[in-house]
Amino acid sequence: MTTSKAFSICGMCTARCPIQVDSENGTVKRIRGNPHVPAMTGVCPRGVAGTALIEDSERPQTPLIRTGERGEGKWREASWDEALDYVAGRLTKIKEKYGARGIAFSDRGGPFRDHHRAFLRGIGTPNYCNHDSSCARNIQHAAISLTGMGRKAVAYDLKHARHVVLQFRNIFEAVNIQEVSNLMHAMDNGCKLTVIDVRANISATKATRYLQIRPGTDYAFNLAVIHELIARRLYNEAFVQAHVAGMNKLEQFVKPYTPEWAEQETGIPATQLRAFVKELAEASPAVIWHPGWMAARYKDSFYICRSIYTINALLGAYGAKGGLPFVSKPGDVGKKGLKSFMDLYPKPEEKRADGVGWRYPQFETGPGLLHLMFEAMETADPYPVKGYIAYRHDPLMGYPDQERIKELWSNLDLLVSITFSWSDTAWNADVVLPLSPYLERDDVIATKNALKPQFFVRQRAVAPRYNTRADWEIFGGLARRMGLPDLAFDSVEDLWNFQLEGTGVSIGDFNATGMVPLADAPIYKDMETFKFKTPSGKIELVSDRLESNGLPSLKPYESPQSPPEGQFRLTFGRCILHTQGHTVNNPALFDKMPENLLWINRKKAEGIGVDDGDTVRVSQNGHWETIRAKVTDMIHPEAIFVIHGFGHQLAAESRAFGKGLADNNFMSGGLTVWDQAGGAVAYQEHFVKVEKA
Ligand SMILES: Nc1nc2c(c(=O)[nH]1)N[C@H]1C(S)=C(S)[C@@H](COP(=O)(O)OP(=O)(O)OC[C@H]3O[C@@H](n4cnc5c(=O)[nH]c(N)nc54)[C@H](O)[C@@H]3O)O[C@H]1N2
Ligand SMILES: Nc1nc2c(c(=O)[nH]1)N[C@H]1C(S)=C(S)[C@@H](COP(=O)(O)OP(=O)(O)OC[C@H]3O[C@@H](n4cnc5c(=O)[nH]c(N)nc54)[C@H](O)[C@@H]3O)O[C@H]1N2
Ligand code: SF4
Ligand SMILES: [Mo]
Repeated sequence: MTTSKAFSICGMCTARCPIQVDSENGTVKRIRGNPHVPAMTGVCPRGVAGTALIEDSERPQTPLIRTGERGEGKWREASWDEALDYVAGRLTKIKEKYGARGIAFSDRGGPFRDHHRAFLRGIGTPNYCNHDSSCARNIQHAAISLTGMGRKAVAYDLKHARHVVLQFRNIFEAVNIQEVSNLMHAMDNGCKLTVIDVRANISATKATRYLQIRPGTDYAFNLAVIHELIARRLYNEAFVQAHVAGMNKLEQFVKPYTPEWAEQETGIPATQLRAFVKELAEASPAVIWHPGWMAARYKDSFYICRSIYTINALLGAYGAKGGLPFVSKPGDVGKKGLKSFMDLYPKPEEKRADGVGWRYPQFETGPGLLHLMFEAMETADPYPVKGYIAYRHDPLMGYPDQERIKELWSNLDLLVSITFSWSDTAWNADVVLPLSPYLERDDVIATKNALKPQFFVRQRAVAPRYNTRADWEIFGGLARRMGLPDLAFDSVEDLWNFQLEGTGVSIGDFNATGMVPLADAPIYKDMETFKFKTPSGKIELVSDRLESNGLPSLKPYESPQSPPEGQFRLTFGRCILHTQGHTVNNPALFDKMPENLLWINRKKAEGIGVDDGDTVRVSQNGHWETIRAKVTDMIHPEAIFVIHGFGHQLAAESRAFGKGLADNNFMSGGLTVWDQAGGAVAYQEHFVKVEKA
């Protein structure tokens, strides 16, 4: 019997927990948290289900080229050479006819992007996108607008926190193992937890204080918190003096937003708000008001995120132990970073097809706004976009209005999906390039900027079971065919050696723990000398960049519309057993949770004659689906809630087929409903009707 051990990175969700994988005779026997990583106390149920993913025979097993119409599900199997020749040939044709800018690409962001982003640069297109306009773009833009730095410039120092606030952030279900362990450790030591949510999620059940809020009114609550902090001089004056500009304007602005005023909007009693703010101030600066993760919810979500960062600033949490300390990059600790594939090619100078950076100068150009890229596919404004590669991405489920997106995509000459599972997008593609699941592949070495920065690597634990390939092999294969030989490597060791050149680190250095730390201990940057990356070096409550683009820095509150009689605001989120849409057909996870339920407030349910467990009919604009009801007192009467990712309709997924409801099908016209200041789609600006089926 041969046994082996590999250090890898879990690929079942974007938390990317470090894991150790033990195998016997080429079969994975055990997946556990990497024992060398502090607080990596275990893996979640999805992490365990990595083995079921490998064993799943209902995933794409070999390259496929479409023979029928798009979405018809008629394919022919192809060899890798044939499939890569086909894709490279079509991309080259598009490049010849429309220029390289006629090719767009989207991925799911993350630390493993350097190689494929280099491929895009190499072919010369500026049209790289990630998924973030469907996720955290508002947070990113809010962070930049205040501090000049992105949202990941700070860490959440949960382990040392004394009060953590979760507002549309469900940390005990949308988990990251290390974060959860650290927060539990802190709570054992007396850290308070406040949850502000439209429903009592699992995090709320562990909270010191749960505040049920009327959906769409978070900004009102936060403005009143700021009002209270300032009116009672509960903020950290020394920090504000040293690091915050624009306090006078803020003070004037929040004057009318009293706790009593907010109570009318949010339903949260002013007495509760006052008691909460007092506790927060007592715990500061070891306070984390989490800016959220999935914040693509409302048309004012950008301003909600700005208000959250503002509160953190008023409490002096920036830079503080137990607050939001700044992460270090390799260069900050005197180390050389990985050699970058992207640096091999110049940055394309062409303007982006989605308008980001020129039509919308307020937004960060890097990953653009994918929903606007889709529009350009139809309008050909500013130029035609004819090729699209969706890599590790399922926009047909992840963006609103699937039929509209298909219409926009009908203008494409080539649509490629690179994926390890079936998805609506893969099913509608011209070519499916099957990726090896994470346990079956090596990835490029990645950098983690952190209090203690490090390099880390995903090593393959077992050989691919089917005819699938790793990302670096797929993009290397395309690169070789498109005249970019520098991106094609014969072995992963060659690729890693390229990255490590000049760093003083060698591949062998990863053997002991799967990572190479670049500092001896966590580093808390000195706030005495710290400068934010704004023109003044301070947190700017009034931003020139916003104002010069016609956007207010301090935006007056607008009360959201209440749902019409008989209708509800559709809200959604995560559960511990599934990741978005891509685990519902996983055999092990499907067994544990085959369908989603519709949370509905008890009084509202009684009003329409619905009991717990009844099947209800949810409808909007002529579209309807059915789902079983979970009748509960624990959700706001204006909202209904479902776990996202269900309601699959693909013949290739026998388990998931037809189970549960797809929230994304109830956002009619939703591609055009987005936050103009933050850039993200506003997914929760939609109402649905609920009746007994
Ligand atoms: N209605 C509604 N829409 C939403 C959301 C919601 O809650 N409700 N959530 C939003 C959020 S927060 C996000 S992040 C997006 C998520 O949207 P997506 O990123 O599209 O969702 P996933 O299901 O994670 O992944 C999509 C595809 O990538 C494949 N995949 C997963 N991991 C890998 C990998 O490591 N490599 C490769 N090549 N492929 C992989 C999966 O097989 C799957 O087919 O959706 C957003 N859209
Ligand atoms: N288990 C698991 N973990 C995951 C994922 C997964 O699919 N499964 N996906 C990963 C991804 S891509 C992301 S983006 C993160 C998402 O992480 P989170 O954003 O923390 O998770 P969600 O469940 O989408 O949303 C959090 C909460 O927002 C609440 N909410 C909805 N509307 C409102 C509102 O108007 N006001 C307030 N205050 N609350 C509201 C929901 O009830 C929910 O409890 O999770 C990541 N981790
Ligand atoms: S939270 Fe679970 S699924 Fe996500 S990376 Fe960690 S172990 Fe894997
Ligand atoms: Mo996300």
